[in-house]
Order: sequence, then structure tokens, then C-alpha cells
Amino acid sequence: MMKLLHEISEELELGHAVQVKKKVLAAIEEGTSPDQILKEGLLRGLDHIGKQFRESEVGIPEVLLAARAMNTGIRVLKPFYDKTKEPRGKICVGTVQGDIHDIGKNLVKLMMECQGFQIIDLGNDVAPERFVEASQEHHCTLICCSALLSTTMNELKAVIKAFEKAGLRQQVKIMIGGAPVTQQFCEKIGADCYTEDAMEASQYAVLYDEGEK
Ligand code: B12
Repeated sequence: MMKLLHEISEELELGHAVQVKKKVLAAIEEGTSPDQILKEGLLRGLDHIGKQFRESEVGIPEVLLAARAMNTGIRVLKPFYDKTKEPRGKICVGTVQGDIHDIGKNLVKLMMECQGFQIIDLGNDVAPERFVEASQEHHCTLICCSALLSTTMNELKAVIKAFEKAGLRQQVKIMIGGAPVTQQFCEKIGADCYTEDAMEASQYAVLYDEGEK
């Protein structure tokens, strides 16, 4: 089992999406849990390539390929997560304008879907007004915004401002996250909630849905 997880991690680093898909399915077949495959296979490989990127050992093309393989892995795992939960409300998720990092956002989406939520995925590079439009169009009152760059963190504030401008700030909860985001930043810009990872984000969403937040 460990061997297969190691291979998944390696294939991901090399950006081999087809191999990642095959090996994820093989690991499932062996009885490995989706969570273990995600953490000890896929995310471990992404973490390695992230380190190499930071140390300039690899460039954008390599990271981009690894990211594609990662998103393939997430898609392959999705049907194997336990989705027997009661259906819940709708949630808007998106990565802010100017930012194309979408893996974290996709994990938030996956964990929330596992809790029974219907996700309106706005994708990446989403303009502040688009979050407002989508919340109205789909009647979403929980809006989740992701930012991965220190430069695009300020776009989180722009989303809040857009809701204020539309006179809808009181009607929605705005949850923010992404590697550079902190609880302190959340308080500073007046967002409603910050959580560190996708699992915690989905737990907050459940409490919100049950009227406890
Ligand atoms: C993959 C990657 C890319 C890929 C993205 C592909 C894709 N489809 O996503 C590509 C190659 C395109 C890329 C491009 C760039 N990148 Co990049 N990238 C990364 C890398 C290696 C991994 C990011 C990732 O997916 N992590 C894994 C996920 C699971 O983690 P996560 O997103 O943080 O999500 C978790 C939490 O934050 C949270 N979360 C995330 N979103 C949300 C939302 C909500 C609501 C909540 C509650 C929680 C939450 O939950 C997740 C965990 O469960 C990081 C390095 C790293 N180690 O983080 C750099 C990194 C983020 N990139 C960086 C940079 C600088 C860039 C570029 C500017 C490089 C360049 N010179 O062009 C461009 C910017 C492009 C743009 N305009 O967006 C820097 C950012 C530095 C900074 N602080 O600003 C990093 C940190 C690398 C580095 N050390 O230099 N990148």
C-alpha cells in the first residue's frame, strides 16, 4: 500500500496525469481510503514540487503539469468519498481575481460536497461582482473565496466591498482561505470566517447550515 502511495506522489511530481489516475484507482482497489490517498499520495507529491519551485529547481511548466495531475487525482477520488449525507444548501466558491491557483479551492469544494452541499463553482480569477451576481442568481448565502498570492489577498477585501456596494453584505457570510490568509487578516478586512483547511471549512459550513453560526 505504501509503495503505491509513494508512486502516486512521484507520478504527480512528474505531472503524469494518466499514471496518477491509474494508480489512484489501483490504491482504491487495494482498499486504501480516499483521505489517505489524498494526503499521503497526492498532496505529498504537490508539496515536493512546491518546495522545488521555491528553490528554483523547477519552473512554472513543471508545476503546472503537477497541478493538472493533482486536479485529475481529486476528480478520480471524488466518487469514492462517502456522500451518503443529507442534502444541504448551496455554496458559492471561487478563487479571487488575478489568481489562478485552484487546487485548494477544489479541495474545499470536494469536502463540502461530501457534506451534502451543492457547490456553485465560479472557477478561478473571479471578479468581485461575479461573486455577488452568483449569490443572487443561485440564492447562496455562504460565499467561499480563496487567495494564494500575497498580492491577490487584497481581492478578498474587494469581494466584501462588492457585497456592501450591492446592499447585500448583511445577507451573506463570507468565508476566506488560502495559504497566505490568517485569522488576523480575516478580522482586519471584516470577513466572517477563516479556516485553515478544507476539512475545517466544510465543518464550519455544516454549523452554518444548521443555524449554529
Ligand atoms: C501549484 C502552484 C501554482 C500553479 C497553480 C495551478 C493550479 N491549477 O492551481 C501555477 C504554476 C499556475 C502557479 C502560478 C503562480 N504561482 Co504558484 N504555486 C503553486 C504551489 C506549488 C502549490 C499551491 C497549491 O495548490 N497548494 C495545495 C493546496 C491544497 O493548498 P492551498 O491552496 O493553500 O489550500 C489549502 C488551504 O489554504 C485551504 N484553502 C484554500 N482555499 C481556501 C478557501 C477557503 C474559503 C477556505 C476556508 C480554505 C481554503 O484549504 C486547502 C487545504 O485543505 C504553491 C507553493 C505551495 N507550496 O503552496 C505556489 C505559490 C502559491 N505560487 C506562488 C507564485 C509566486 C506564483 C506565480 C506568481 C509565479 C510567477 N512568477 O508567475 C504564479 C501566479 C499565477 C496567478 N496569477 O495566479 C507563490 C506565492 C507567494 C506569495 N505569498 O505570494 C507560492 C507560495 C510559491 C512560492 N513559494 O514562491 N502556481
